[in-house]
Amino acid sequence: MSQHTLAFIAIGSNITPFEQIPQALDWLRHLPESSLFVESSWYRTLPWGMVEQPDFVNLVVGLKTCLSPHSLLGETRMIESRLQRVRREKNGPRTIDLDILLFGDRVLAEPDLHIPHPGLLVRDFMLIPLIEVAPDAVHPVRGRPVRTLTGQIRHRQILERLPGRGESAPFGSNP
Ligand code: PH2
Ligand code: MG
Ligand code: MG
Repeated sequence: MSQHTLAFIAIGSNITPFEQIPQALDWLRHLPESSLFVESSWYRTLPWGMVEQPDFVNLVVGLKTCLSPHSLLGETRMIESRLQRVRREKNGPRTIDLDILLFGDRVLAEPDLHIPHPGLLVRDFMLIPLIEVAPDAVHPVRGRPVRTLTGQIRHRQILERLPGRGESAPFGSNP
């Protein structure tokens, strides 16, 4: 793939996440003009925003892509609709949510697409898995590697890092 860009996508689910996330990953592996090159650990997180809902599972993946930011947004929306995401309430339960965090050094502020994602530096469930897979990725607005940008985290939702990429063994248990 020539002229590719590195893009990072946050994945979140709190309705049957152990079924939804593997399916979302399969679709992401098959995106046109793209290859999925890294997946973070899976994190169990407390719901942010609307509190009365099940815990989430969150992770971040990295893609090499020749798509444009808007084409990638279209692809992620298609995956969300294939996984029957219904938008009932803002910040409410969802089968799957795919949010573009970074797209190379691009900065976009459009009605349907903000890059870097506005939540990236304040939500631990976006920033911590990103730092896990790409500590040296530069935040194009702050001009610094993401590993140095934990000081603004306001929403600390991470409860645990799940073992084995989200296999549902209890945390800390022996295999
Ligand atoms: N996504 C939201 C609202 N609240 N909470 C957690 N823990 N994880 C999420 O991905 C999440 C959330 C809106 O997109
Ligand atoms: Mg989201
Ligand atoms: Mg979203």
